[in-house]
Amino acid sequence: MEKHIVSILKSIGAVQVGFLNRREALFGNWIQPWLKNEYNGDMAWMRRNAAIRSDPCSILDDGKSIISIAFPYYTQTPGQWKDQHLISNYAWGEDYHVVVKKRLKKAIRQITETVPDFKGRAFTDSAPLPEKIIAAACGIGWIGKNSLLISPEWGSYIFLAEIVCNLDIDSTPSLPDRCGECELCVNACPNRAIADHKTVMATKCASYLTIEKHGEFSPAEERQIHYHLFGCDSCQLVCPWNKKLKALENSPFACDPKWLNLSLDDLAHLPESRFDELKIKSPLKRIKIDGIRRNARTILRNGSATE
Ligand code: B12
Ligand code: SF4
Ligand code: SF4
Repeated sequence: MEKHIVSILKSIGAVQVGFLNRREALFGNWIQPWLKNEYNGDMAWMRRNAAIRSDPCSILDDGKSIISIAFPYYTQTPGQWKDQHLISNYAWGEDYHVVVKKRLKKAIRQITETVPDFKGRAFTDSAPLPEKIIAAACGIGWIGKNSLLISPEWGSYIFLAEIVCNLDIDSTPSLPDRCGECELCVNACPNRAIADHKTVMATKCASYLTIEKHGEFSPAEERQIHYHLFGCDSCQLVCPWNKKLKALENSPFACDPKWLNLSLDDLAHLPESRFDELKIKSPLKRIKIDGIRRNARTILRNGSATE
């Protein structure tokens, strides 16, 4: 049955699949130290749903296992962004929340039709499931020092998704941590936001500041934006496990050319009508027009733009 499920998931674009039985998916209150340090900043939602974070199968009545799934998103870097991504790779194309969810719904339909009594719910960054911890526990990869899940084959440019289901499936073995003595990501972080123990202090992270932070930036935060309009890839760009990746072709995550003809000045003064076009299918709609204008103004003030 596991092979059958894996083949369905591979047919919808998954590159890795692992199974985690509820017995091995009891994680305790792992998030507490991070919250105590208030690294969550404006992400108040990280304080909720402690019971699901601890026992993710409990999100489904009769949840017995988690199917952890990886989808790659590394695509060709637009020439003018080289090693300084104005927008992060994960957001260059269509919104993965929509693309991956659609794929998973299709897979669930196929599994339900062929596996008797199967019940499952699909998630990708859409629930308080600890997605990296789950993926690491069932052999998708290991959690690197930058706190991201690294697959030995697909690096860290992968989206994680899950199907929590009522099947009692044995867990796939985990993989060893292969960061070794490397500290490239820790040193590459422009804001020294990576602490020990695979911990990102989100309130210092340019990804948090550009995407999750509400309102205006403090002067210190302004400097931490550097050249980032949406998200940050610096701790992934240096990772040796991402160096040999082949860019995907014909991917919905490839950079939409609509982003390439806009100057920072255009973005800082973006008219509503233009934003209405740009936000279609894009993850950038999350920060709304005010977020784009704020971030672009800040980059211009920092004077560290790529153009
Ligand atoms: C909140 C969040 C953020 C926040 C905080 C990031 C962070 N590292 O905590 C911000 C906005 C900064 C962010 C940024 C990014 N994010 Co984000 N984010 C999340 C989210 C919603 C929750 C992560 C979380 O729980 N953080 C809280 C901290 C305390 O937990 P943690 O990161 O897992 O780290 C702890 C545990 O791993 C624990 N730990 C380590 N080993 C073990 C083992 C066991 C058994 C246990 C119990 C615990 C444990 O130690 C760590 C420190 O306490 C997840 C989706 C999800 N539902 O999981 C996506 C997710 C992690 N993000 C994702 C992405 C793509 C990004 C960005 C790359 C986007 C970008 N380019 O800007 C950046 C990367 C920044 C970075 N280096 O982390 C992907 C990562 C895919 C991958 N390969 O890992 C995810 C999984 C979404 C998805 N479905 O694909 N993100
Ligand atoms: S995403 Fe950028 S700011 Fe955040 S931890 Fe990684 S390198 Fe640092
Ligand atoms: S850059 Fe080095 S330390 Fe950081 S995640 Fe990659 S291998 Fe691990």
